[in-house]
Amino acid sequence: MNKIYSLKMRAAKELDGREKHVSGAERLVPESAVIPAAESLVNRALHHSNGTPDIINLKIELQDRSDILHLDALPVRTIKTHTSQEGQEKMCELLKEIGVPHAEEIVGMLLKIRGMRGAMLLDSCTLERLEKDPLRGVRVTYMDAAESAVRNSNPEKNHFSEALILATKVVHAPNIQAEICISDDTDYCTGYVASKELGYVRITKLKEQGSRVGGRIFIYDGDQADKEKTIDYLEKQSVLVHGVSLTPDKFPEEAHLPSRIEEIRDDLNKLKEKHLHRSMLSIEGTQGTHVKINENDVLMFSSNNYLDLANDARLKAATVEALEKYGVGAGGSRLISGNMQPHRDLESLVAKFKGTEAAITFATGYMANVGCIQALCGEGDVIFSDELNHASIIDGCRLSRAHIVVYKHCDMEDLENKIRKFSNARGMVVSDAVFSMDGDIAPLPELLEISKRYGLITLIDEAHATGVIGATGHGICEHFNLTVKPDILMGTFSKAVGSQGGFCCAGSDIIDYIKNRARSFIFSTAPSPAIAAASSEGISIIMSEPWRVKSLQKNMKLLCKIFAKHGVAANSDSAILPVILGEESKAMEMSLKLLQDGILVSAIRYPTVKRGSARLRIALMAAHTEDEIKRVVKSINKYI
Ligand code: WAQ
Ligand code: MG
Repeated sequence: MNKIYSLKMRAAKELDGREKHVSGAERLVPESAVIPAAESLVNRALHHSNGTPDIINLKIELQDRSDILHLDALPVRTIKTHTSQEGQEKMCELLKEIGVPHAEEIVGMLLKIRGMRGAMLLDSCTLERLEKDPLRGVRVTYMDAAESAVRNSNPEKNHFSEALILATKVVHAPNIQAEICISDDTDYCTGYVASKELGYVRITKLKEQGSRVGGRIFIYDGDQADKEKTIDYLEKQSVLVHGVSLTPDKFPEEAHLPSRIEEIRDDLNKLKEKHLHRSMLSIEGTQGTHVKINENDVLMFSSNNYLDLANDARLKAATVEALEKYGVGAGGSRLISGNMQPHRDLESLVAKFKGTEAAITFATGYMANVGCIQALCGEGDVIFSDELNHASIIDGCRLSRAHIVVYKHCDMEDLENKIRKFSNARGMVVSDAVFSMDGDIAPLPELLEISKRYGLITLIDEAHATGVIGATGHGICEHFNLTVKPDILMGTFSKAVGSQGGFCCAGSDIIDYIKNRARSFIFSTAPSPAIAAASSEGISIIMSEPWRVKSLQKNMKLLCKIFAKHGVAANSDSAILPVILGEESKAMEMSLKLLQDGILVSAIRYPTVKRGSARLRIALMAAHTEDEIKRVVKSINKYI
């Protein structure tokens, strides 16, 4: 007959002259599995998060097989709780459900246990402790999973399987009504309630991360004179538990995974049917007025590279120089270790360019908006936001948890009416300077006047204004010849500047505040110093070569004039001209036909613009020639 052995491991280290427990575990295995079991136990002792032990004690005993009790694992379920208080309340409820009196007191006792090796044995009526050694408690031993797969699978500690084995043994002890448990591991907050009726009920959050609380209480319901029988069973009875799984039942959300994947496929198909599915064109080679797509030359009317700086030799040289001098990665967030000279230089330069005290830069324009709005507004604030604002503004508003009030596009009367409804509101008015899908310009003078009157701060997004509007490309304030400025001017280096990244320019207090509060800034690695250097070069070129901005503005006048000649009303003061087509499918079709003619004009659809207002969006560049502009108008007219 196959012999069964018990293996017990106990590891300890010396601390302040006393022996401190590090780890303990046991196995009950057939003879053939003794050596691997011993190895796995020693391994576990050597690699425990409590530290390296000085002593590892391994005891191997032959068991009397006739004495082994075989039990089926308790059924398992999981209750997901979000706070430790919710978890503790659940634990009380479950105990009451099975008629345990004093449930609150008992759970309260569990939450005070620290550093016991064994469990409390608690009289459920009198709350007396029945263990002989109350410091150590009752230690349950001689138990394991019957299946070798489970025994062998956890060289690392598997909290769940081990706890299920122990609980299954414990609830079958004479006079034990239930067991409750919290792990003593500081980073494992899951615990359980077990009883014959309830099964093994896991509660996902019972204590705070980092808490040293942890222990077990065996709830005793019977004549105290019989307690020896219970303790004897717990300490000495060999038990093999059958049907222990390696992982608990999945959470309900996870259980739905297969059908969720089907839903995702359905949604994708629906997008395709509605002409809303997106795929990407592959641009080969560099950006410019001409690009290569599928090895064909294509005339570009779809890029934000307005001043043709993305492939400018000086930007490339600045990037390479910075790359040689500072390397590729910044290695850390700006606040920790990634704040390098090119970042600081860029921030002074962009502040100077926008005429503000200070500036902060971000890895992308999206992150600048999200971070800045989330930093400056919070619960209880009101944000008044133009209905056509960019998605990054919308997302920043949502993230801030402020109350969001959307006003009609560029409608200052509507804005003021809405502000009046929130008299004395603290908050912000936020608007694009140039609207990215319509190319029109926010009525900044009125917007500033109204905001100021009602004590609201203003954030203006100059992503498509920087390097584009104003006589020398300085943006919306220059466009309106304003001396007063919005409180925050946001913008990007990714468009006219020809590089990458976002920025916010403002007074130094506001910038300091954003640095301390904007999560997209705090928790992102600093952009590459080489990219920051490229951005600085781009801004310097805009400042030293105002003819680029002039030529872009001249091109837009020309484009509108040629459209007018063809009987199409067109008007824009920015670099963007929308040609509204309405239906999603029509916009897609037009864009495809233009591409066949060798011209890239992008179709813009829902959700970027409202449903049924799909359009072609012509984006001009300073470097487009008159012939090229004529060509795009002619082609569009052919298909309209
Ligand atoms: N007998 C009696 N009490 C014990 C024993 C034992 N063999 N082992 C541990 N204890 C007591 C002791 O006071 C410990 O401090 C306390 O229990 C917690 O032990 O996801 O990890 O080994 O379903 O930290 C439960 C949830 C994890 C598992 C339990 O307990 C899940 C856990 P730990
Ligand atoms: Mg533990």
